[in-house]
Amino acid sequence: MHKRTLIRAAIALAAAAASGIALAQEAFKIGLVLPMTGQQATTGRQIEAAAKLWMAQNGDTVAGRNVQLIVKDDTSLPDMTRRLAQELVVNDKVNVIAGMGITPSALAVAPIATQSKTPLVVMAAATSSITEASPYVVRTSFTLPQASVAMADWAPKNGIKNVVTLVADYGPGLDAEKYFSERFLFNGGKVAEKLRVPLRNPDFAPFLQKVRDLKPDALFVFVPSGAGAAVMKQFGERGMDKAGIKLIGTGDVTDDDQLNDMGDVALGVVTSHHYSTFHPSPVNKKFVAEFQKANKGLRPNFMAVGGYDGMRVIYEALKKTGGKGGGEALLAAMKGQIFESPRGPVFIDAQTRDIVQNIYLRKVEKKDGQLYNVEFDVIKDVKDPGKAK
Ligand code: VNL
Repeated sequence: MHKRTLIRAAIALAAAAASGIALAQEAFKIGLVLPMTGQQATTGRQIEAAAKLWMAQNGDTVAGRNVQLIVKDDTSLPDMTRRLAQELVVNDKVNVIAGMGITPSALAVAPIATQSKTPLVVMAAATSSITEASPYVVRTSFTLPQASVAMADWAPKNGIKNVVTLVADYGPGLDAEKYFSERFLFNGGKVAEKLRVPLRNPDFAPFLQKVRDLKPDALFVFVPSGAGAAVMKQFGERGMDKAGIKLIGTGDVTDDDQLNDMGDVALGVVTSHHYSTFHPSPVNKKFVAEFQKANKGLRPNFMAVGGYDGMRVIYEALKKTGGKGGGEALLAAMKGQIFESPRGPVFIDAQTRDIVQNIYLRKVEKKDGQLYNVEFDVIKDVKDPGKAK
């Protein structure tokens, strides 16, 4: 070999090694935007704790890259979510945006993900259409149509023929109302009234009074995580249960974060959802034990699982790109992932970028003096029905 060729080869080698080192030294940044204060603070606290648990268990080096988590509090105001996401992309040059406590936040950030070609991992927000707002959205939470249809199939087989629906008046609530009602009618049920309560500072009292007067077999409820205890309390105080009105809903209302403090009024409430702290798998038992150990006994709820699985999806994607990252490559590596979550087996549908998962029917029971959502039936591998056009 000529001397010059040798030198050239040596220079090329050194340059390649240097760029490899540069990449290894450049941190891989995840911008986690969550409501850490305000009305949705429990959702932020759960997801942050779960993301940190994932990193404690799996380390902060992936394929030679140092992983950095940057947590920002959007106080659940979508304008703030948008501004923070913009700053994270432009100033911090994050490789992935994640979090999104409520639907309006996810929708506000979707255009930023598209323009900057940055994957947006939605860990909480659950309106069906979010994945359609940007081709860079990947979801690890759930959708309200996914959770609601199972309840509309269960209820009429269990003596519930006449229902009033009560939902938070925004994306996920409207999805829950629509998909529950349509399926319930199809199954021969009757929806006497559809009530909608504001997302911000809701007062459930006048709505519950109306339900009491209508006296349906059951009240179907969707309220976001964190609002369930207030509904349950007023349901009990108005003697609705004693008047023979059952409470049913998606599992957001018997949220594990609050369930244990809801008292006996919650006993026997049946809901449909994708995660229960009480899910009896070894993977979940380990997750719950380690989460509680790291967080003063706090129970992980369905938000925590969305955050934990979101971190897994990001870690696996980074691994698949050999530490290189890059928006398009990461996105491609997120699609089609299959794994066992604490909630059960799941996969990220490559076509829709939405999560496919089991939906469980659960009943609130007392176990060892504590209230839990105890699973008694399962519908396997449920795709978001909102996508079936
Ligand atoms: C949403 C859906 C938020 C379900 C939730 O809790 C929830 C949302 C904060 O899409 O905004 O339980």
